[in-house]
Amino acid sequence: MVYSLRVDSRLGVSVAAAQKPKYNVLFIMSDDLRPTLGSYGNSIVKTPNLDKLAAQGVRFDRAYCQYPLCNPSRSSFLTGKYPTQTSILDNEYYFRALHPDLVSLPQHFRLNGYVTLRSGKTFHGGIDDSEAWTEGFEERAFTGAKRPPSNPDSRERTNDSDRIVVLEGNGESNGDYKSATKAIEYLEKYKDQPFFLAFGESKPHSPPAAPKKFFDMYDPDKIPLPPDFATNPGAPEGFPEISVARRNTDLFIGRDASPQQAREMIRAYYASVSFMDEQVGRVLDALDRLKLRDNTIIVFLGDHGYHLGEKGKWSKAYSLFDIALRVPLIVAMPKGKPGVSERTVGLIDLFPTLVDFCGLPQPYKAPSKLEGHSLVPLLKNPHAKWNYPALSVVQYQGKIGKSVRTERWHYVRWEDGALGEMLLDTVKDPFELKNLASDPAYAKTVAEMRKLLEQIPSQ
Ligand SMILES: [Ca+2]
Repeated sequence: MVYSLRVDSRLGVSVAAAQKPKYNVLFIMSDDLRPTLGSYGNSIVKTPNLDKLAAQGVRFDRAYCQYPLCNPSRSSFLTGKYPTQTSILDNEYYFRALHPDLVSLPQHFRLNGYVTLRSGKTFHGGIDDSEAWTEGFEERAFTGAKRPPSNPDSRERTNDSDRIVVLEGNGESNGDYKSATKAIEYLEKYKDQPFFLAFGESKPHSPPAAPKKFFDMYDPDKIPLPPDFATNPGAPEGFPEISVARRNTDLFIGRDASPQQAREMIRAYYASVSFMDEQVGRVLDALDRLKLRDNTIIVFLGDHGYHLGEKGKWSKAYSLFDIALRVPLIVAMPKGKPGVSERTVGLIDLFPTLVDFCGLPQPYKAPSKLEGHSLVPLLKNPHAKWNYPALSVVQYQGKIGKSVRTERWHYVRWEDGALGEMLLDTVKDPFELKNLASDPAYAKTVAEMRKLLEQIPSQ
């Protein structure tokens, strides 16, 4: 294979891939997965394959998305820009139509001598990036920048996401099973070429689905409810009204959740997570079988967090609580040492990490740049010094909320304070039950956190 000069006419720049790339990238995403994994301390859920990967790589214990919704989160970490820069704040827009100058992570690898392959959900459903892939591009569901208004059946479809699905057999008919099969086929086909393989699982996104054997792993009566469980969503006393949307968008849509129904739904989420874990295991087994582990960096992530009854909420959208922002993130370098990092990192750090690790040039021309910071120093030493907080944003009913997370503190500010703020001591109060923002004893901390929020780029 010849690694020649490639010209990206859209950017007006030339990108040279002078050397044969040394490492492959296996980039695995799970949709709507919060850190509900054995390796993250959940003693009930069964995730043997991801636990094994976590024991081989670096598990990030304080990793955060930049936006608690699929398309904005993915458009951010797949371009290395904050949602305030991509302008993608909902599931309706295609980033490249709004900002043709953005470079996507797989596109950058394609322009630098890699075969880029997609199997399963990577960019948001129906909004795939036409510049990203050598193989696997999914035709976009619309032309132009924005998805057309939904048809009258959309409400019915929304409610359909609320049901629990038991799959036949080993789940062979499900898209996630098929995505794993396709990913394995790609590994077999391209094992001798440098590849960037994006493997996206749609579970545990609603509707929760799994074969029966995964439901049988869990007794709903033994599943505890969160300490702030409520039958319907709402801001707890002392918190801004806007901090919890009054209507769920994924599960228990427009209806209350009884404690028993809640346990059944958490069981279904766990079953769905275990099903996803098995598919990831199939792909990782193929990687080992093909002897690709020693020259492949593996990334596993959830695209944002998720409420499973915390504060009465059953979805992610519009929440800036830790439970909606915190994600599982595992990175396994070839021959890297395992470890756990407690540093505050973001999914936005992944693009610069892979550029750094694989020795690629920067995708943007100054003054534009990749946001975030390479995690390679933390992959080498998980306890290395790290002075970067995790920053996130959300837009709800036209109102902007911003969040900053340090290793101890979590601060959220809505509409520059006009709609409230919250300060949480996540060490003393991991479930985020007490808002300290108006307590004069914490005025200095609030001021410091407010200053850190200024690091979110405005454009
Ligand atoms: Ca998602």
